[in-house]
Amino acid sequence: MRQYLDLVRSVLENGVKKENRTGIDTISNFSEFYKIDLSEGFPLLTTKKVYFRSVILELLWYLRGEDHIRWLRDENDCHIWDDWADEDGQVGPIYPVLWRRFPYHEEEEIRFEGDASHICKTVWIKKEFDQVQRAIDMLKENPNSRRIVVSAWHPGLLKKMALPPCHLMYIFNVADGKLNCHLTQRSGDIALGIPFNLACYSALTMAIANEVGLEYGTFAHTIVDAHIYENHVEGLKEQLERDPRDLPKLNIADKPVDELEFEDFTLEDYNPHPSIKFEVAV
Ligand code: UFP
Repeated sequence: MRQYLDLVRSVLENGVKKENRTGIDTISNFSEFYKIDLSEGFPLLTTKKVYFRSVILELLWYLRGEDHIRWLRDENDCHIWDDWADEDGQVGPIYPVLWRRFPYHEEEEIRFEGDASHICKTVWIKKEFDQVQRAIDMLKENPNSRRIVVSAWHPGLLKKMALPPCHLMYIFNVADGKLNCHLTQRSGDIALGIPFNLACYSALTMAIANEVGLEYGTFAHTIVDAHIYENHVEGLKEQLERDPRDLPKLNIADKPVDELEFEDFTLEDYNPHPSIKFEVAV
């Protein structure tokens, strides 16, 4: 995929050295952007092997709305989130909770019937909001809306999160019968995180397009702090030497998003170059 290799080159050429909380310095470039046409194939990198199973399991886990990783770690033997969870698997209110059960309060007036008079009291009721379902409903009912936003940024809950959301907001947009998705990411690890993130949201966009009856459009991605950890530079330079191959095809079973299981996603013709080992900066 040309866009990814251009992104790597841009950060290496234009980035500046930055210290950060992990202790491993980065080369960082402010505000990178690229677009991918999802009708041309599924954007799983071909210049190194990306673990398709983990991409899809992570997406299905986000859609489950849980505040722990037990389904991923214990039932599916997928360990991509282990570093951020405690022994019990708790990760706090991160993507799954924020996508499907975004917590908020609503004011309600309660009326107590008394002998002499009515007493009214205003109370704050704790509620949960399913942003993904709202997005699907809006795509069906009002696809021209410019308000089809899912946000995972909740300032009041940041201290309860294992990791403040990196990919924090996505917006669906319909044009010419096609479903487009724009993802805003505050912080992107180009070698390790970004290949997963772009494949995950592309699969989500395709699954939602199927459910709402739209064609596959564009996945667009803004990465605000786009960085390469110094110990990833060698591996990425090796990757830049490799010729991209044809993109694979992703088939998704014709089911509502909430009924999808791992077996409903099948990848065809994925012939990547070998994987490249990159250490995670936790
Ligand atoms: N990171 C990603 N994508 C993800 C994810 C994490 O690139 O989906 F969960 C990287 C970005 C950054 C680090 O290198 O993890 C998070 O650190 P910070 O919170 O300091 O930005």
